[in-house]
Amino acid sequence: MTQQATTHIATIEGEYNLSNYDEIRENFDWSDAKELLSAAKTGKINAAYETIDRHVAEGYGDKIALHYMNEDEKRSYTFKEVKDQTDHYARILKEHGVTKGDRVFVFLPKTPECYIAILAAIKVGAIAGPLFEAFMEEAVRDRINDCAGTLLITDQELVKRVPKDDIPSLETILFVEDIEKEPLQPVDGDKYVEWVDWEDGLIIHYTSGSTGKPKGVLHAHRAAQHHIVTGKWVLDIKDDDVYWCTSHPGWVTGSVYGLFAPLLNRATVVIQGGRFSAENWYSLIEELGVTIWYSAPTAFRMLLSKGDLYKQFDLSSVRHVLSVGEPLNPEVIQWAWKSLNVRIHDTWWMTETGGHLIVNLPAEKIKPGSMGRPFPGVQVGILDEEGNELPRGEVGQLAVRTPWPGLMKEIWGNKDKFKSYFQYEGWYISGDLALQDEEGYVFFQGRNDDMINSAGERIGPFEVESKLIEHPAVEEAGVIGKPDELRGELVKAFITLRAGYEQSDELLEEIRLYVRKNLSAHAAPREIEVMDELPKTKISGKILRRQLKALEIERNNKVKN
Ligand code: 6R9
Repeated sequence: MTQQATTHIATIEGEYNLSNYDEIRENFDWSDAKELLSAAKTGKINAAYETIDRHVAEGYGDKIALHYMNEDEKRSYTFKEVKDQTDHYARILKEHGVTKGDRVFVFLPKTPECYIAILAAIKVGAIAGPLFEAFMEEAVRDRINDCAGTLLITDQELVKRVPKDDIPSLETILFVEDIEKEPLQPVDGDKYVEWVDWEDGLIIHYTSGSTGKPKGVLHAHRAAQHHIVTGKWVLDIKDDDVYWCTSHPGWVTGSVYGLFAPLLNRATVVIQGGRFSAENWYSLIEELGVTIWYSAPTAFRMLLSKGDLYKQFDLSSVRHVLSVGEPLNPEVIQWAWKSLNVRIHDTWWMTETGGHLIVNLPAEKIKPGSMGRPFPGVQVGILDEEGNELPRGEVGQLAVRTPWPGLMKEIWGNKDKFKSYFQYEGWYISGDLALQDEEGYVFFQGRNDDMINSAGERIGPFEVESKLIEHPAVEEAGVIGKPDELRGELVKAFITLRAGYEQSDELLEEIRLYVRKNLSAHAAPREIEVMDELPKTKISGKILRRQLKALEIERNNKVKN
């Protein structure tokens, strides 16, 4: 593979110089990904070594690896400093008896220490278990218990949410405050690196499925191949990039694309502490000169609703923007294009897939409303209920040909759950519904269980939501099927209003008619309810349609009783 030339992009849907991309599409092979790692030459494997130490060994020790920004704090670390720090943490982990395969949990806010602790656990051959900083006691307990974590790295504040007595496997709790106090003993070379197999455990991410308990998705060191190659081609990382992924490493996006992929590609990574604020975000981009920015639709929608605020900042450093986690509404793409002068590149993948599978490569045509095309080497299928491939243009189950390097290794302690993803020979089933057009672009329709069936018509919530937020009064929308005796389900929308709009019957009717006129009569919501806030997953900000539906069903039952 050759390094891609910088391509000027004139419009969202216009013509580009695609030559390099055609080349990747035609010639790509997953073994090319392996070649990017030093393990391909040395046969010695450790993803943390590849992420940090390798760059020091190759002479890039003085390059900035991490910039940390919080309200009143700013710190930076070179690759050499991150290597020293991970060695320091690794030494302490070893002193506490951590060995290969142990589950080492990290419960810290978004700080350099969090990233360093995760890398150190991986360095010594343990399986890292990053926990989202907003988790409360029960969430912390269930996760560590599920895979019998033995050691936890946390701080004096978050430890208050660790119910030690309920976690019998937990032998040791280490505090970053103490680790930071111990004198650093820099070592040359790979003294603390545990060389492992490609199949050995790397990281475990807990993801809550549609029912009950979160499941532990275990990834192997082989995933580093997927991370490095998608970092190169999808994130488009070059040597002088300042890269900012806004997620916490407790969500797979924050570990794979906030930590591994950019650092494997030797980018300078931005870590931003504190909560979301449009002002802080824009000013961070300006101050650090962020060039690549990866975030989620919720965040982009919040920025959009702040209107012209962006005009007060110089955002001209940004050259590449990506989104993940939820459907990216065309309205948001258009807004970013017209106001921020950037194209937002959607990417689709899941905790279980370990890396990008469907993407908008930087210089390819974007079709607003579509997640993009399969990454080179990935084959997507749209399947019917029997597992047969449907023709282009039809909606069905979004599936992917197995295997690929990032694919999960197992669901911790749950073989049946693991098998349920592979019920059709040779396919991974995502649980999402989608269609693929003639050019290969994939259009998300909803989670299989979010699909609405109204009077025999199948309606995908995403399309209705996107139409709703085109209306100037609507900030965000969550659309569900409300049980209805006549139609089976009727389309119901929950919305939040943008600042300056007051709820009134006229306004809601106007919004309804807007969808009716611009989308279709059968998809226009029969009911619209205004909320102050939509319920969302804490960690990745996904709109919880299931919760909205549960609310409706509960209300319905109350009326009946
Ligand atoms: C990385 C991540 C996975 C589910 C996935 C799908 C939804 C992710 C999306 C998207 C529409 C996109 N999802 N990316 N929906 N467009 N670009 O999000 O992992 O938290 O495990 O969620 O998220 O429904 O099945 P995870």
